[in-house]
Amino acid sequence: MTARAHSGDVLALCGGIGGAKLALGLYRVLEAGRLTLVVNTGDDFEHLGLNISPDLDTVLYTLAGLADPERGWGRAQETWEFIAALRQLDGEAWFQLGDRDLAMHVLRTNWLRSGKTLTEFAAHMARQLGISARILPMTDAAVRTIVDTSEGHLPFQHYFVRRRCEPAMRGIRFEGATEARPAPGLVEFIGSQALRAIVICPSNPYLSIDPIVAVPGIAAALGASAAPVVAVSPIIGGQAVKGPTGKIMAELGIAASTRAIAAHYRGLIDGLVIDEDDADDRVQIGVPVLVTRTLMKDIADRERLARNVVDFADTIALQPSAKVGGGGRR
Ligand code: FO1
Repeated sequence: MTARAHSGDVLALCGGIGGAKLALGLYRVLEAGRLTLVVNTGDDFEHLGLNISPDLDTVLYTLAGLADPERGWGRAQETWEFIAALRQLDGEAWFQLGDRDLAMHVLRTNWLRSGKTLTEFAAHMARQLGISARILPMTDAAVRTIVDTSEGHLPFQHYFVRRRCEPAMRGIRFEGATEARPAPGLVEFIGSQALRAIVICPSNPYLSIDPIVAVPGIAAALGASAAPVVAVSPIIGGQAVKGPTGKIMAELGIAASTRAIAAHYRGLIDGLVIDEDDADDRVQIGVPVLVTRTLMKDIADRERLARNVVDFADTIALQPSAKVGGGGRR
């Protein structure tokens, strides 16, 4: 099958590196202009006077083919002169800002200071980098993920990068979420009859997807959407593929399993995609399940999973909705 074989609008919710992998797969298999990505901005912070939006940049760089393939964040062929000089001068060098990556943060900071929005910036950067997908931050408001830990309340990047997720997590809150509004046009788009599928990427549900859903109006729109909502579990064989998802689940008292992911998304999703290694869990999920290979090692894996997810959503679109409280397709 050739890339870009599917047609119809697809919305994907994503954050972090795992999410960006499937976002790229969707971008490559869908017709140009059919993909909208709504991206977590709970990880955003102000650092050294700059506005940093890590998840937005990960998506921009990944879709533009500029992302570093090993790290998953930042740019490939990066140099680190700025951070080395900063360290030498005893500046705050725990958050690695690459020389090329700095251009993005400086531009965004100037853009926001001039009164323009993050939504406008993301659209501008997508155009500038030749990306045909629509990339939306979840909101233009400042929503900040705060992690309640054994060392007190830590802003997300301080927990994640500075403290390397070492303090035990007790809870998570999304400061500013209740006053935030979804990015312009997002709720209308979720309600659009032209929408073929809504995909929740295999991002960390607690740190990357929950902040999106915490923005008032987004969960209700997803619940009422006529399009099937399909999540891809970030758990493979009872373990998180990468990153802190497994550690966080253990600290929150949740067993790392696809059943726990299904329970977390109950009421929001119409279907769950799980890995072959978790096939035995399928009977306990409670919504239609697709069992397939979900590990994305290379581009072919990403494209194959993207096709499977959209095909699965198409089969669900023909069935009655299992969303609790969702009445969109009933
Ligand atoms: N992650 C790290 O583990 N260490 C870093 O120093 C770091 C710097 C960084 C700079 C720009 C950027 O866009 C992302 C960066 N990340 C870094 C990744 C980021 O902290 C996380 O991947 C996301 O916030 C989690 O989704």
